[in-house]
Amino acid sequence: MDNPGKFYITTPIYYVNARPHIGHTYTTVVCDAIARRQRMMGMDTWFLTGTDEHGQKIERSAAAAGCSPREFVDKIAGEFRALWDHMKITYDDFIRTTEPRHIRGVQAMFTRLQERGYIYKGSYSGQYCVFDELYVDAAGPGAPCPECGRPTETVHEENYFFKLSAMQEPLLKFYAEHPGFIRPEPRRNEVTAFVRSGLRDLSVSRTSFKWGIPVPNDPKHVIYVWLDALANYMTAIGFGSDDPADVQKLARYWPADVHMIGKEIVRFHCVYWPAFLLAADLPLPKSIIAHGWLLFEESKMSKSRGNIVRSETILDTLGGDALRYFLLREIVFGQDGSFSFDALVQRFNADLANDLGNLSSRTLSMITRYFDGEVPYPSASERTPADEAIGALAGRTIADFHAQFEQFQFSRALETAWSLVAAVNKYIVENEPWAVAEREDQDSRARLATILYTSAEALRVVSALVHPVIPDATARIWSQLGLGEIDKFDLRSLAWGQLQLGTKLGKVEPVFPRADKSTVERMQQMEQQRSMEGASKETIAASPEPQPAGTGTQLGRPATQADSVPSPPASVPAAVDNKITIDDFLKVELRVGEVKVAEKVKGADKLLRMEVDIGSEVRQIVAGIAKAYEPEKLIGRKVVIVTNLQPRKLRGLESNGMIVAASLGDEGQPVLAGFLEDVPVGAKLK
Ligand code: ME8
Repeated sequence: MDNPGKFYITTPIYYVNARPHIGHTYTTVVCDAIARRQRMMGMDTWFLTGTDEHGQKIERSAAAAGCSPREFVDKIAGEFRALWDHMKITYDDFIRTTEPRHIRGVQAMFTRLQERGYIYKGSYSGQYCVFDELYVDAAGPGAPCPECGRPTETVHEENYFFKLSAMQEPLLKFYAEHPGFIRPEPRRNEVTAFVRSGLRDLSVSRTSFKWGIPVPNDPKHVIYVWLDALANYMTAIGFGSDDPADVQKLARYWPADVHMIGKEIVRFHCVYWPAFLLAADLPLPKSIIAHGWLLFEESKMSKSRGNIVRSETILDTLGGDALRYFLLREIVFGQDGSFSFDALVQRFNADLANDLGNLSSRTLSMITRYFDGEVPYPSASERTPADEAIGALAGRTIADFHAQFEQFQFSRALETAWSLVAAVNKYIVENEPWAVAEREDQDSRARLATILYTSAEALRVVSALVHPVIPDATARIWSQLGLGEIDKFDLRSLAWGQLQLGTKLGKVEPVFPRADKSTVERMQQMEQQRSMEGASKETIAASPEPQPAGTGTQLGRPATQADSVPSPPASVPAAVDNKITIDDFLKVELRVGEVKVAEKVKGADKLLRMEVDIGSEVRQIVAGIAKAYEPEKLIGRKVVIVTNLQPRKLRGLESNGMIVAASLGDEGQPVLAGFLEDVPVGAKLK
């Protein structure tokens, strides 16, 4: 069923309970750059993105916003699409899970699994995490979700179950036979270990809410959101339709070549999705590529953490190319990477305005000035090893860039291209074409032609290579070079020395005006303004997302939260007007502690285990601060500890006390309390 010459790539379909931010933009831009390059390499490319619009989380967000789920999802899906259009993302299709074509396809998938004996009816009693849309096994009422730490809800439901347990061996066999299926390598290892540890059957329907796709012939159930969402990759290209055009499209593009995702949804894509497909006897995608997170102020950028940056702020100041270049150059693909306005402006000025911008404007303006705007031909006699070296470097650059890009090493590929830019800028400075131009003899004229041809040819090579990453600027350079439309260029043919003698340059203009010092401030102000507007208008801000335990169980709530501090005995005077008496306050013992040991808790990416010296003893404390603090940095730090809390267990570890912190944003990003002056360990706070 596979077709050579085609390339099908997908982004995750984004939830519409949050407005788009640059985390979403990151995945979309990576896919867009890959898709653009594949098209330039002559591949019949299909690039799919879209929105994930069903589920209890969205139903509740809509209710909180006082509108119907339909109105709610239309609005946010429209914002995603408008942003991609504004950014000139070259998606071929935008799927919404509320569209009839998707609903029909999901129902067809469900029926197919049912008919093949992989779906049966059973019942479930236990804990459920609304945020992750996950059943949590082996947890008591109120227990936190092991994925996100938010409190789970108790549910009793009759459900349809998918026989995931039967897929354990087929999945392991598939992973073994397809080593490139899950990338990068560490993710593959995690997934394999997870599957090896055993799979339980998966509940694939819900009766507790309505906003979903009804189970065929049993509409009191709606289909599990992840079965619904994952199927988009096939429903968008025609699965479930018998229209001949759809049948043809599905046969043409499925299986997908790349599902690009963030690392937090690896399990759904690498375990559930292939399991559904194996059971349905459908071909599996060729690869699932999981990238890292974009961090802002050290924690994952997300709406609920309130630390997001919107793409619009950057588009309105530095433009789309600046954002695209930054995301692909600064972040090592596969790893987490930080975003900051300072780093963005620095990269923009150094790499784009200075390096590429200067190469372009000086080469093109010298050709205009000295050769009347026509590309001169390099002289056969007036050649030096320096000219040959640039040609040779360009040849290696083309080969290396392709190899690195194809391995998803975008940052290295761009570094490779920029090494050529730097080498040519150096070559220009060393060969001083402006000085050569002053000499009027024949040889000097030939030498000048060689220098400028070499520079222009290098500029052409770089522009073609990096066009998928910075499409606007390279399209402008290309047309200034007199080469017409860059999108029509066949990248497979790129080689040194193809720039034709006498090519008439277009109008020469600077491509990247330098950003001045005030740009960072301007972007910060715009971001603040957007957040304020968002906060007053934003429907989704009201969504009752539970607090994550990672930052909330111990830190995201006040120290007097009922479940961490014993209730006062009946004899204590009752609180008046929400105020407590000094006696109430004095019940809480707060002391200065010093962190002696800090380490991550295995399997809980938000928790740190610490040993804290509180003067009289060293206490083990487990706190949800791992996203905000590197363990190494905490050692030796003075902190404030609630020392008289009843011990509690987190992830099987006893936590004997609570570390005090400010709680920022919707999700309570922790900032540890501390002192400006030096204070002795064990000192009491009152
Ligand atoms: O998970 N850094 O939707 P979602 C990098 N609907 N990438 C980020 C990011 C960040 N800080 N924040 C978001 C869902 N992303 C499901 C997917 S697919 C069948 C269903 C990107 O809106 C990244 O690609 O939570 C991540 O996986 C995705 O957005 C999550 O989007």
